[in-house]
Amino acid sequence: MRECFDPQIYKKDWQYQEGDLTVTRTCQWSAPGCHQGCSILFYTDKEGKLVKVEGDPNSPVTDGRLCMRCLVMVEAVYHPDRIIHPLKRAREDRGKDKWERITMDEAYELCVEMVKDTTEKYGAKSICTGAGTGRNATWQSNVLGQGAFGTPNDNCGLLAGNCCYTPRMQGMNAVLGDTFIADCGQLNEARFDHPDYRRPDLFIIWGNNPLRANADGFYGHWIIDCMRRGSELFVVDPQVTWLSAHAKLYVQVRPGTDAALALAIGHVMVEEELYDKEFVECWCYGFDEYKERVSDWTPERAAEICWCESEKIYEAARLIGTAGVTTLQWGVAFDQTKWANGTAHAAVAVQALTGNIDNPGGFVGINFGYVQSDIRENIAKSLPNVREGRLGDDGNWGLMNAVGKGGHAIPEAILDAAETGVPYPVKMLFMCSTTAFTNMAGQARRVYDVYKDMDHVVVCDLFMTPTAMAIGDLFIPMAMGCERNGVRGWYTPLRSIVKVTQTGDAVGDEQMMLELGKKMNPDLFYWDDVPEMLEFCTNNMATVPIHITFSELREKVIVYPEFEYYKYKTGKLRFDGNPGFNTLSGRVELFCNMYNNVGMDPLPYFKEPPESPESTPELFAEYPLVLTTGRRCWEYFHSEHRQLRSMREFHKWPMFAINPADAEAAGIKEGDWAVIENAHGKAIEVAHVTDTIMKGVVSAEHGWWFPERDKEEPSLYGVWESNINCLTVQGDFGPSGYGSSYKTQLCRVYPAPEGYGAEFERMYAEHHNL
Ligand SMILES: Nc1nc2c(c(=O)[nH]1)N[C@H]1C(S)=C(S)[C@@H](COP(=O)(O)OP(=O)(O)OC[C@H]3O[C@@H](n4cnc5c(=O)[nH]c(N)nc54)[C@H](O)[C@@H]3O)O[C@H]1N2
Ligand SMILES: Nc1nc2c(c(=O)[nH]1)N[C@H]1C(S)=C(S)[C@@H](COP(=O)(O)OP(=O)(O)OC[C@H]3O[C@@H](n4cnc5c(=O)[nH]c(N)nc54)[C@H](O)[C@@H]3O)O[C@H]1N2
Ligand SMILES: [Mo]
Repeated sequence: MRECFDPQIYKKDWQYQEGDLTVTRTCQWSAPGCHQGCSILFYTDKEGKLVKVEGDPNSPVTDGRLCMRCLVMVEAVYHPDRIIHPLKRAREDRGKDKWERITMDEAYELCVEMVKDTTEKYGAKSICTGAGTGRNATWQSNVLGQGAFGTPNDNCGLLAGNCCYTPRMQGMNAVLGDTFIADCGQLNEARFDHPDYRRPDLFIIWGNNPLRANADGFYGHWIIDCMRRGSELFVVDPQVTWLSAHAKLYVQVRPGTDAALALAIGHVMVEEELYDKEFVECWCYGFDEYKERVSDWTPERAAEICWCESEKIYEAARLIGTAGVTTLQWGVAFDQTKWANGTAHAAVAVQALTGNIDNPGGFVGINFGYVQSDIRENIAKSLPNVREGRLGDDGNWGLMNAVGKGGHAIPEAILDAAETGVPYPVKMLFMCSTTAFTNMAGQARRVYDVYKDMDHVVVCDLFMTPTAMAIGDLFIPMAMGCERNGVRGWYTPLRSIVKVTQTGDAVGDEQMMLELGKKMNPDLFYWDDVPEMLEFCTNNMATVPIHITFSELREKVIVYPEFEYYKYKTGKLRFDGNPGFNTLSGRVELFCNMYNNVGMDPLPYFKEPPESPESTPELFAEYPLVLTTGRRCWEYFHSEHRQLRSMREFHKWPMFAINPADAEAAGIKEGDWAVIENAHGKAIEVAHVTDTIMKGVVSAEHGWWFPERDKEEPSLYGVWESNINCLTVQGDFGPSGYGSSYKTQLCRVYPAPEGYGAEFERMYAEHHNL
């Protein structure tokens, strides 16, 4: 640990005084949104107001670091646009700014009435609850839906093909029997001083930008910590990132072709015997079949598909095959392609060939899962009937979903039921931490069209969003991280989330769930308060229960569960306690029995995206650029933070990256507003003309709306101007039921109409009094 700060100032107590200010050491998760749970110091004044935040230098998790989204927390918490009291609006006034302030109690009563009305008319299953991505809001609405409303239909963000982490997670479960992550020494408090740990020699960073994203509980700067100690990088990405610029080897690929690259790397590793023979022989299943599958995947063949040099593929295989301790840090690019499972399988196979599975610095099994999933399962167990008839369980939505693999109702099945009324109608939405057609759902217009006809819509959010303005009838104001008690237990250590202040009526998702739950099913929601309920959560985690009260956790701030390497040798991965992996063969499955049993291709494979230069040449003639969308940026978490002037000063407008050669061909210069269009729709963004992006590829941002523009219909804060999900689709999932082409579309670009943007600049300046 660094000791370059003054221990007299930064103390290890959970709470202490610094002059007039009270300092609270805890963790920030959301709101505002993030996947990480960085250690934070909240400074509050005598009135209990938040006055500043800092990173906690005493934290082994983040070691004092904090990103810009946390550093502007005070601006976010006290932002004038924030909604801090409940609001209701008559159904006929949807799309109009005709909200009326009500009390919290009235809000809960209104919600209960909406649930009753829907249940009486159509049955409780016609209610869909829905959360967005891994914020501190992913389980509460689900538990509320099952436990209080009586519906299993959770997933109303309508992320097509569940194309975020689910394909990789379910893929890992099928092939490795558990979830595995890159080991940067984050699993023990002693980090690099832990006697069992050694840093990776090589990181394979694939379709992921961990410094910006900190995705899925993995803190990107852990890689920097390892680089400082000598780790090297191999990066695969169509665009240069900070990490690729510091890599030993960087391969730029056409979006959606990662599986071809992985198969060719596997081909060379097998041909040149650059794999860990002992590990493959003892612990892998199906090597002969895999060998056969990669036999014709020469680097020359893959290079043509990936638009890269074959020499680089040889180099990559030799680097990976000889590096020593190697680990995989991968991203959502694997999920946001139709062939998500085959692609994930191909990358895991490469990692398995290196033998670096569950070893120090390798790809390690992490059984300290999600606090939120466990509480969900605990509730589901006590209500077995609720799960029956869940949308998507009828076997029509992909082979993995057909065997009940998904943890949620299937987004496409919900959309279909909402449109057709089959097998039953969808009539009420309880949207908690998702904006659906502003950001999450593919084919945004289609989702908007069905959502606007719902009988009742409840939105639980922090700010008025285009989605809430369009369809909300009731708005419940949610708390920021500093305004709620919670626990953070996504993988690595259990961390406290301590409430230090209150703003208006805002409630945390846990509190909202408990208070509403009590009104509807007090037997199930019996806890007296949120800390007592959280204690139930930590004591009932399926994998690693941690028996700790909330006040004990608050004082400890961070608690590390025990972690062991080589669990496959000691029987700690399998439910039956035998050595091996928790797969059907007990080994890492290069040939996957589960895929085979459900009728999927059991081996890693590559297929062209459904729309691509190769699969649809006629479309490619019209739309000659490959489009990847949703590249993460420092300033924004999906559709959030657009209100914050600090963020807009760094990043004012939606941007797409385009190579200078393609920009010239399209008549576009740096900073021009330009139309990005394909067969499904269009969006207008500002061009960033840059050599960092591969020629022939456009990378466009997602989640854009403009708090400074007209809020009412039809503008809805300009949500249809730059909505990149007007160019994506629903229902193009792969055989598993997972995956969608969010990162593998085609498009063309051309200049926006003359003068486009001038009015928007004016609105922005006026809104911010510039
Ligand atoms: N600041 C911020 N952080 C976030 C989020 C956010 O919105 N903002 N969102 C969170 C969420 S929900 C998620 S899922 C994660 C995602 O985190 P990441 O996985 O890092 O997601 P992206 O930035 O979309 O994509 C990562 C990289 O993949 C590249 N890429 C695009 N298409 C392809 C492809 O076909 N193949 C390959 N190999 N690379 C490709 C992009 O150029 C980009 O550099 O981030 C989380 N963290
Ligand atoms: N084209 C394209 N589209 C994409 C992506 C892409 O790469 N390309 N990425 C996709 C991915 S991977 C994901 S996961 C989705 C994410 O999509 P979503 O998770 O739906 O993200 P948002 O649209 O930001 O909606 C979240 C809302 O929750 C509110 N919120 C924040 N914190 C809290 C909280 O603690 N409690 C409550 N109740 N509300 C809160 C925010 O203010 C915001 O309005 O987007 C997807 N959309
Ligand atoms: Mo995501």
